[in-house]
Amino acid sequence: MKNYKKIITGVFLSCVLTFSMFGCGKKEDTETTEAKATTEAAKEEEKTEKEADKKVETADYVFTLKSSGNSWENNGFTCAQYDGVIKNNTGNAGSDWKVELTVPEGSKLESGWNGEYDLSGTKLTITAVDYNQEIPAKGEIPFGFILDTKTSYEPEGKLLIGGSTYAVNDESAVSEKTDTAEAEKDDKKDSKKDNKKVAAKDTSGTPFANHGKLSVKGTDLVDKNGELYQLKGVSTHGLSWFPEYVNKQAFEDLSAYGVNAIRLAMYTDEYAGYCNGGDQAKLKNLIDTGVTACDELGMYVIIDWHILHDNDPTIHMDEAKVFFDEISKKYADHDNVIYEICNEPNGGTTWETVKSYAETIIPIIRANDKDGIIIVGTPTWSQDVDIASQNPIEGESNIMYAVHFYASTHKQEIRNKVETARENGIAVIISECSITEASGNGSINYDEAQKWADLIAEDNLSFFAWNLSNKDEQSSILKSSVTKTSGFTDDDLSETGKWFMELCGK
Ligand code: IDC
Repeated sequence: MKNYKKIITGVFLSCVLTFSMFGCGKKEDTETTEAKATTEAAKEEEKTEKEADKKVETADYVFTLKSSGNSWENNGFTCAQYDGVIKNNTGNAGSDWKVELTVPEGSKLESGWNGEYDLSGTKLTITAVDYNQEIPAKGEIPFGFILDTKTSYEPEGKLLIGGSTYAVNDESAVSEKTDTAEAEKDDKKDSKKDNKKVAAKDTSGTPFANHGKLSVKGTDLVDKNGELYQLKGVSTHGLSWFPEYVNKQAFEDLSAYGVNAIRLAMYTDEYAGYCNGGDQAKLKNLIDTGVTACDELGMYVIIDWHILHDNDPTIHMDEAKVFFDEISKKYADHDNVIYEICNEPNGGTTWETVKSYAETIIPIIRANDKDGIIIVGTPTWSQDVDIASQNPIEGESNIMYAVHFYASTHKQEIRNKVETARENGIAVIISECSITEASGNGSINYDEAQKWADLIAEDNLSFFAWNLSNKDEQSSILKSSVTKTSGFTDDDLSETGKWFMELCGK
């Protein structure tokens, strides 16, 4: 593995040297190298350079793996989350991918997602799972893991696919730009479709019928009568991954447990995300199905622009502008609709950047919907509400700031941030949470979960449990053996599901 790294570094360095000495013209490059090719060693060098050149032009796959910035200390180990992406630049779907990494001696794998993980000694191997066997043409797949190490770790390793290998974070590989113009054209076409303006159904006895339009008063969420109100919600998993759970009966089943709100999580950049080759019309139809079901059930509903590995919301600013203009027009008269404009900024994205994004998107929504609640994500996976509270968005009403927790990972330190934010006068909402580890998997920490429940009760915080699916991971509120998509009973709930339904308990 070390040798491999050396070769790659060598290729990279000689490429950089050639470029800086002779400029980027490939012709001079070849001529100069040919003139030099008098010894076997020089010939070898030329071959390597040509290969590197070819790679720059045609890198079929680009494999990145970065520390997400989320790390903590535990029993002498540094535990850190790493996010990987394999991008397919070819016009054909790729399959049978495999990642081989070298990790420090004595490392422990806490959890991994979107792949099969095998750690043996210093070798960590990751292979595809059912649903990501194939990497779509011009598409990409994400995966990630939490690794505990005793020494610092910089990702080292390679991707194997289609008989070739690609070094991790190879800076000489160029990824193709995606053309957003077509997507925007589709968007515009779609926005011309009939704008259904159905007011939320006012059936006596439903949450909406009783509490009506919500608003923010100081640090609190209040109902139409100005009384404190608490959203007790469940978030869908990604709409592209688990569309089948967006159905009225499923939401009604949850409402029987006291759930009064649903969050529709639409990934922007993960698998088949809205800005990543996802079927935009289909995703918007799913949102419409979800909103209509909530209208009919008198439930509140969040439309969530679920950024994640696109860690900075300004990356998809153009798409966000078009999307929020369109949906705020469409749902302006639905007083149960809440907009969440960026799930979890991360990867070092600052509050200043998020704030500037929010200051662009909020007026777009306000032009159509003058007072719907808007949730703004905060840096570090929506943990830094304290930082946001030092420099909040000015001159806008009905703004809430997102804090997210996964109780096995996020503890008193994050609860303190909530308290600081509230002391500084902003309204905080837990628009996503679970009682598992931050990976959405791993063990449940009931003690910490209880501490969060206490804070939720004390501060009357609204919360949304991640996630409504039967995916085989601890945070899913259904057991993985449950295949039905509605008609849920107590027996169908996972341990996490039971805990949350009790918290919602009527
Ligand atoms: C996780 C899902 C997992 C999926 C992954 C994609 O549980 O099935 O493969 O995303 O990257 C968040 C995110 C949320 C994550 C969740 C658990 O908002 O999208 O879902 N999480 O990792 N923030 C903290 C934890």
